[in-house]
Formats: sequence, C-alpha cells, structure tokens
Amino acid sequence: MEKTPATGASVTPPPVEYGTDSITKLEGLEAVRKRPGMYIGDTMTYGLHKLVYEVVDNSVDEALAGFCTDIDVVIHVDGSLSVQDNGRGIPVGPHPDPKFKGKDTLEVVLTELHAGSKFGNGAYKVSGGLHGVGVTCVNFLSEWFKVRVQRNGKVFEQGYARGVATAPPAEVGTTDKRGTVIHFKPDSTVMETVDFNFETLSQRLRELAFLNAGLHITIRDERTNKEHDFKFEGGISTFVEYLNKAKAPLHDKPVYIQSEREGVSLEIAMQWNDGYDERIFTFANNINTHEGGSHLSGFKSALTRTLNSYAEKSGQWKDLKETPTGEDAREGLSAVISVKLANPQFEGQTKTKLGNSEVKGLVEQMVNDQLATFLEENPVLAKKVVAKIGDACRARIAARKARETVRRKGVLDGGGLPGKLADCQSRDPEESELYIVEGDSAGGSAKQGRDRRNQAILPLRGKILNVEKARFEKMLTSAEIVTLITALGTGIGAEDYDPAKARYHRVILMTDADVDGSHIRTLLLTFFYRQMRELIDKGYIYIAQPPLYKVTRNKKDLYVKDERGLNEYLLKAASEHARVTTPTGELGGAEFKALLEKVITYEERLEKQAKRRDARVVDALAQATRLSAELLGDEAAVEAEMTVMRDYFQRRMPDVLARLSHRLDVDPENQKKKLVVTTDVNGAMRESVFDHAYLSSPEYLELVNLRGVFAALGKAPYQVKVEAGVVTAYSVQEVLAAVRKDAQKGLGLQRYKGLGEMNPEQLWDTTMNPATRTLLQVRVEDAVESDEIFSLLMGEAVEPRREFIERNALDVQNLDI
Ligand code: 0RA
Repeated sequence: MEKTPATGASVTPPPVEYGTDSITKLEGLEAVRKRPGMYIGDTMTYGLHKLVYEVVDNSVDEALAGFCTDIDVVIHVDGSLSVQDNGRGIPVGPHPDPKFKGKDTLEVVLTELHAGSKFGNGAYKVSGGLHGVGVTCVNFLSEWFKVRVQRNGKVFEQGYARGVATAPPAEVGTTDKRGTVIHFKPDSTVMETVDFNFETLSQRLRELAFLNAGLHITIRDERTNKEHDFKFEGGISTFVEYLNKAKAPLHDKPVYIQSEREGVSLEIAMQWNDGYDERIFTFANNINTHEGGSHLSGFKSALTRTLNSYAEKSGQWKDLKETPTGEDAREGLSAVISVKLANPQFEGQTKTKLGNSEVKGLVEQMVNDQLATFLEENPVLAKKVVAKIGDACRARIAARKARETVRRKGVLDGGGLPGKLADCQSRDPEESELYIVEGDSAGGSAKQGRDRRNQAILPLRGKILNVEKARFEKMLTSAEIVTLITALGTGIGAEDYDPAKARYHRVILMTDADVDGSHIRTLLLTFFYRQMRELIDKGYIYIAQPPLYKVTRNKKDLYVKDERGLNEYLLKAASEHARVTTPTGELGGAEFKALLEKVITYEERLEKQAKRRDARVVDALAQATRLSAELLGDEAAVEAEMTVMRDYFQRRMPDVLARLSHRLDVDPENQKKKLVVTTDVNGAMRESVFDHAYLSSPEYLELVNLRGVFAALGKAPYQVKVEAGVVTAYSVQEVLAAVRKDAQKGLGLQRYKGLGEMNPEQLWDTTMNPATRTLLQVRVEDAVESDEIFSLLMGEAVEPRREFIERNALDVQNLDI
C-alpha cells in the first residue's frame, strides 16, 4: 500500500507484480482522472459541487436508512471541504469478500468504483442520480482526502493523495460516538474550478433538509463565516410554508398528499397565497427536476380537472364568461412535488426533466383521488381556493382587454420607440447595449459620452413601479415600465412576451451608489425577475460599476472602484518610496509591498474571526505564544503560554489584561482539553474558545503562518521611512498604518455620490468604455432564495421583511424600503 502518491493528471501504470485487483483499481483511478467529466458531469462549477453532493448523498442514505440525524458541511479557508455525519460509519476491518484479498473495507469503499458504496440499502438507492459514482470519485479527484470513522467504540483514520492511500487505516482513539467525517481538497490539476460556492451548496442542502423531514443539516463557510442551519420537521409542507413566508397564504396549513402506486411514491404539499405567481418545485429521488417532466404534467392536469369539477358542482363560477384555465388554478400557488421511483430517466437540456412517461398517469390518478377527497372534507378551504381561481380568471380577461387597448395605441408592439430612448445605430441585438440610467442628468452625460454605434441610453426618472406589489394590468399603466418594455422590444405578458425579440443582448443598469440608486436597481431587477426571467437566464442583464473614488495625485486623476482598490492604490503609491528598517535589515519596493499585503490579509482574516472569538486574543495567541492543538494536552505548557500572553497584554493593552481570565476545560465532545479565555468586549464578558479543532484549523494555522513571516523581521520596534520622516512602529499593523497615512498625504480623494457628478468623458472612461469598464452579470443561482428575497423585500408582508433585514443587516444596509 505504501506507494508514492501520483502527482500528475494521470497515474503511472503499476508494476507487474501487483495483483489483479490492484490493476483494476488503478485502471479505475486512471480512468476517472483522465476523463473526470464522464463521472461527474464536468470539471467546472457543476462537477466541483457534484463532488460534495456525492459525499452528502452517502450521509443522506444513512439518514434514510434511519441511522443518521445530523450532517455538517464546512468549507475551509484552504479550499478544502468536510462533511461530517453521525451515521453508522463506513465499515472498517478486513473486507469479507475474498475478491478483495483481506483489504480493509474502508479502503475498498473509497477506492473501488461501484463496489464499495452500494451495499444495497433502500429500494430507491438512486440518490446519486445522474452520475452516481460515489465517494470513490471524490477521492480520486482530490489532491488529498482524509476519512475519519467512529464506529464500534473506536476512531479510525486514513489519508489519500490523489486517490492513493498514504497508509492503511489506523486506529487513533476510542469514542462513544458513531459517524464519518470526509475531508477533501479538490485537485486543481484535474478540476478547472476549485472554488466552492456557499450559496450553491446551501441551496442543495436546504432542499435535502426539506425533502428529508427532521434531518439536521448545517453548512458553514470559514472563508466568510456565513452559516446556515437547516432542519424541517414538517418536510415539504414546511418547504411550501417557507415559499409563502413573505406572502399572505389563503389557508393555514398546506394541503398535503401522500400516496404510492405501482412502485411510484408521491408526496405533494401545496398552499395558495393571495399573490399572482406560480411557484412549483419538483423533485424525483431528491433531485431537483428544474425542467419539470411527467410528474409535473400529471399534477397539473389533475389539479385543473379536480378543481374545475369541484367548482362546477359548487356553482361558485356561475357568472364567469370563460372556464378558468390551468394557469388560473395555479395563480398564487406554491407547491412542492416529490416522487420516488426505481429507475428515473432524466432528460432535457440540463438532464433535469423527469422522462418516465408512466409517471404522468400515476401521479394524475393519485392527485385526482386524494385532492377530490380533500376538497370534500375541507369545504371552507375549497371555497376560498375556488373563489381565488375565479378572480384569476376575471383578472386574466381584464388584462387581455387592457393589453389590447395599449396595443391598439401601438405602444407595445414596436409601433414606435419611446422619445426618451437614445437608440444606437446598430440593429444587431448581439452587439447592442442598452444602458438604463438613473436620472435625466446622468442620462444626458451618458448620451454624450457613449459610443452611439452600439450603445443606447434610456434615462429613467425616479422610482419605477414595484411590480411585486402590482397586478399585471396596473403594471401596464406605469409610463416608465411601458417605456422600458417598448425599448426592449420583447413585449410583455404570457401571450405577447418573446425574449427572442430583445433588441439588446446587454441591458446594463446604471444607478447611483447610494440608497436611492440601490432601491431603483432592486426595483428593476424585480421587474426583470418576475416579467422577463429569460433575459436574466440568458445572461443579458448587467450592473454597471461606476467608481466610488476619484484619486488626484500630481494633477492626474485616477478612478478607483471600491475600498479594496483604494487600498491597493495606496500601497502601490507608498511602496515607491517608503522603506522599513527592522533588526534583520531594510525592506523597500516590491518586497515591502508584498509584506504590507500580507499584513492586510492578516487583518482581514482576523476581522473575520472576530465574530466567534475576541480578535485581540486571537492576535495575541498567534503572535506571542506557541499555543497549538498538540500543546493543549499539556497543562503546564498551556499555563506557560498564558503567562506569555498576559505579558503581551501587559505591555500593549493593560486595560484588556485587567479583565482577562482563562481556564482549561474538558470538551465533553471528545474528552480533549480546551482553552477558554474570557475578556471584556465593549462592556460585555465574552468567552473565546480555543479547542483542538480550532487550533488545528486552516484559518488559525494561516494566522500563525503569517505571524511567522512577520516574526522573521525581528522584534519590534521598526523604523518606517516615509516622505514625512521616520516613524517608529511597534507592530506590523502600525507599519501598515504609517504607510497608509503617508500615502494619503498630497492626495486628493473624492468619493462619488452620484453618476451626475461625472462629466461625459469621465462616465465613458470609467463605466461605459468596454475596454476599461467592469460589469457585473446578474445571475439567479438559487431560485428559492431569490424568490424569498424578492418577496420579502418588495412584497406586502411587513414582519418577515423586518426579520430578513435584521438577519442580513450587513448585506442590505443601503437598501431603502
Ligand atoms: C458502506 C456501508 C455502510 C455504510 C457506508 C458505506 C457509509 C458511507 C458513508 C459515506 C459518508 N458517510 C457514510 N456513512 C456510511 C453500511 C454500514 C453498516 O452496515 O454498518
């Protein structure tokens, strides 16, 4: 087993004396590493996240089998990811099948494609879905892969490098827990993307928590300290309540249907709200079928039929001029459909459409039966729903009339372009851009500054109508909206809207960097999201990035996008002449700049950790002490380091020391010692916990590493030579501060408030010139979350909106609502 880990994208063929099973194993390894796309879809974002789902699916299978209640996913700062569960733990010990020649089961599971992970549990064991290749592929595609199993009172560990075991599984301790931790770092020599996306993972984990009632799933991103905690006792009914959270539901509890027929099991939860959107999420074997398919068609026809025949009998629709359509029945409906079946066929462009044709009829029958009964048994609810559908039908007829009137006036069908639009010369949508600009004055500058060949300008005055709160016909009475629709050329509404007619393939929102600007941007995005979703999906919608600062130096102007850019500029300017003298020598130029960048990184990382621990204590420990995970076990050594820490505070921050205490606790989780430091943070006593896990975590080790770099400079104080003279700095942070302060001297720094403050040339140079501008492309990564955010921010319900804003205070600070 002790082989050198393979380092390249492929693996050297094994020596001949290897047994046959080793050869198959290496063939598997080589095959996966040669063509990863065949196993995980692609080597970009999709495939990267697929790796995580493969691991999580194993844990979910443990939950489905009744052995696991908790799954914890962590994205680590070094780009690795871990998944911990409290399932049975992967079996350890010689594999019973003679085929594997007594090799450890753990290693078989992690190195045999298809052999290990499938122990035939559960009739619907297809949760891997598309590329159900299991954890083996993850191992093969990881630079390193570590597994830790708690099972039968013992703890086992094993490590791999690019799919090759670095040693056999080792027993490393005892435990009274069960479960598996898989920690891996995707291999950047085979994966094109290795940057995990917190939102993408959260969306899937949230879904899994909804689809598996009671399962507790958490995700934490140590790069940003974002975290989510999902547990839904009510399963998909809670999912639906969540979809309707920011809406006013028509009835209290979602309608819940559960049934099974001919090997297809069905679960549906649905609830109407008083809004106008239809949002139906469908799943087959826990996989989100974004493109719908036979389960969705079956549901739709049964819903329309059952409701229509119930309404006929009740006589509630007597006055209607037309029979309500399926769309009327689904107005304001939020629903989740989850089917489980033995051999799902996935079709469609993204292979997320359920193809099994027999499912349509089965779902239809099950919904017909159950929903008819439900309506009979719940007449109050049924009456409300039927009335709502009647309203939808009347509104649809009215909207058609309204649209016909507008169309007759020739506004919507390209009969003429709005007068406010300064169109471009090109008629080729592919190369044409539409800038939607806040305010007439910025609009004027943009018109003068643009490249009229392919850039069109549409100034909008003030706030546009909030389409989240308005019904369709009201929307068409808003002059700003009609102007916008006309300029875009797509038409609007179910019957007229055609995204293929878009006159521009880049629609760029250019608003001020203030509260009003971001409100207008949100209103515009709401409009596109609700009415022209395809334009977003096609990647046509962009947000312009006007600069936040103008820096003037030696009569030259420079535009800087944000805080970070400003920092970078200041460092560059300063390192041209600033130098620092330390006990080990003098630094200047690029070397000095590199050092300052490390100090900035250090400060940023420290800042991130401040939420959980007092940053001053973390800084002191990383800087002055030799505390480490290993040291925790040695009480005397910890006490010695505490003396060092106290001395550090005594010299620099005696006020912190005055209220500082510490103790060594035993962690009930693993019987290991942990250090708890109590400090006064703005008048409140706070505990900062330094346990084994934290002290061995990549984020702490990174701080220690950086501190090592700083320590190599020799002991402070340092002498910083800046233009103004020589400044004494007592820490690297003070060095940075001195340089920053110096760089700002003689600089004119202007913070732009509005686009209107820029003249046409400036606007062109900074924001509109394709050669120099940056644009943000608007994407909808998480339909559920976006839906919630739009509904919360722009909808009617006030309480959840406040809650949301409180929860996300930092992110939406400048959102005026
Ligand atoms: C093989 C067999 C059994 C469980 C597992 C694998 C297993 C794999 C993973 C991957 C992540 N978490 C996991 N948990 C379990 C069945 C074990 C038994 O029969 O005791």
